[in-house]
Amino acid sequence: MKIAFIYRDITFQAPLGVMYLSAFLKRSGHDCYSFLIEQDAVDDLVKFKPDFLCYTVTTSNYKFYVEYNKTIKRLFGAMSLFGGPHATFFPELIMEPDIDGVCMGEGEEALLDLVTRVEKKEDYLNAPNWVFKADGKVIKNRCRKLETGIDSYPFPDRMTFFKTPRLRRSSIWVFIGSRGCPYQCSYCHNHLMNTIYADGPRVRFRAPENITREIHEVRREYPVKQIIFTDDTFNLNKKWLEELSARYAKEVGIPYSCYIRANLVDDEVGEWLRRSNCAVAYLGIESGNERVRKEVLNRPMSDRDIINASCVLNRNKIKIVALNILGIPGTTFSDDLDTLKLNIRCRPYQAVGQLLQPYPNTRIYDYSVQLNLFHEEDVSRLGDLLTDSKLSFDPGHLKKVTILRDLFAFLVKFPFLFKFFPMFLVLPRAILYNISKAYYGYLKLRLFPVFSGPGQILLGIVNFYNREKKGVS
Ligand code: B12
Ligand code: SF4
Repeated sequence: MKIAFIYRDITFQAPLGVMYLSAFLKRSGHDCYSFLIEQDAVDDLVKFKPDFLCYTVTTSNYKFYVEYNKTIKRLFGAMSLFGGPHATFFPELIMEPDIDGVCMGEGEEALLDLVTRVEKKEDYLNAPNWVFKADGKVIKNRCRKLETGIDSYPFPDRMTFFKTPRLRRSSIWVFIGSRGCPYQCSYCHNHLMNTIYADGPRVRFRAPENITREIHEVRREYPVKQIIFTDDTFNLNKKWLEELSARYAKEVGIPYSCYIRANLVDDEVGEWLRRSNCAVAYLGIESGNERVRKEVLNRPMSDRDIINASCVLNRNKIKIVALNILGIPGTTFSDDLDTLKLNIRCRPYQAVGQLLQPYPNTRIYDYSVQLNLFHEEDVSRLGDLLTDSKLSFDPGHLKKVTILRDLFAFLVKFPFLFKFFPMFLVLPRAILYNISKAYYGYLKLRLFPVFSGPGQILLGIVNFYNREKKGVS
């Protein structure tokens, strides 16, 4: 069968999920094609004659793909399938016109099963993980058990996605060493995944050998200068981290970045990360107020845990990118200022402030609805890191948290600027917002040693702006 994966653009990070799906389907003899909307000609897709049009969607980009699907579906007699985080948490997506199937959860076996049933002209309406509509009714099937031996999956199909010389020249490559996270933070997809997949281990680790073998394969084909591990929590399992970092240090040694959970950082972890050449650690501070972390975000860790983790990382010369959420329901501006203060104490290389977007079916979504700050019909307005809050806060509060978000990176780096905060509130917002975006883009690109020269940094900032205008991450 012919399967087309439709993706908007590959800029900073390629979609590992669909590259895994593509590899998995190819292994069973299916023909896969990646169609990159902004660079490929629709004629090529027409020539490919897909049987399936596949989309991976998050809450912040699903509207785009729903609309895009409407425009191209009529060119083919193909089935349109949606999967990824938004499809998993908002299977009601099936009610949108022109969508034939929505996949919840991990998709390798689910997609292969559906494609096989369609090929053999078998009934597919009871296929596990899938949501369909038939005769005006929604059919929602249960999810199959998760694959525990994830080393058995073929390596992601980068060939199909990185097909132009421009893309192949990319020096940053993405890998994932584990799947799942056992924590239950109220704003994150994991507590829901842990419910969908309650029976059986949800967190699975690849063998370190399997990971470094994949990296070697990619290095043979592409100029890998920086690696991003997109594992939810890279330091979840100490034994695994020790083994992986030792092997990585010996065999790979390329600078990498990863996501770290503060309460799991100790001196040994810091040392392993440094020795294996971890250049950047994304550290979720999220809120600087212990009550908010515990009661609203369900992240029961102390300020001490967070400060300790930062000290360990700073001592080991690992650049910290601190991730924070502002404008949280049930909190005050003073709670957000606690977040600013804790960030200042942690001395991150870059502090990112984001306004809470209550993604559907998370606990923080329910809490926002309960406080009458959010309404279901607003789901399609939710956005990403740079989007304004969609919670109906009092306008004065909203203005203050929005300006705080705009200037967050600056205020953490130059705390004395906070004295001028009342002045910032009356300045035209566009000025502050654009300066802050440029600074954000500059820091982001400086993080990666591959963007070293001033020319490249300037180009990076321009690209960042263009990307953002198009709404691509
Ligand atoms: C790496 C990453 C990114 C990267 C790259 C994203 C990408 N395209 O892969 C970057 C930095 C660009 C990014 C950006 C953002 N991200 Co992000 N990101 C991740 C992260 C940490 C890993 C993704 C990954 O590689 N997963 C591993 C692969 C194997 O899993 P997968 O992608 O889910 O794919 C599997 C299934 O979903 C399914 N599947 C996926 N697509 C399809 C399609 C079909 C047809 C089928 C059948 C199945 C299927 O099968 C795949 C294989 O099993 C996830 C967390 C996570 N663990 O998933 C968050 C996550 C996806 N991101 C999230 C968010 C919120 C964002 C941002 C909004 C962040 C921000 N604040 O700006 C932006 C928005 C991006 C956008 N354009 O919409 C949320 C999404 C929640 C939601 N409801 O939408 C997640 C789930 C994290 C969270 N906290 O909950 N992100
Ligand atoms: S620790 Fe990170 S990945 Fe795990 S549940 Fe919390 S936010 Fe999600």
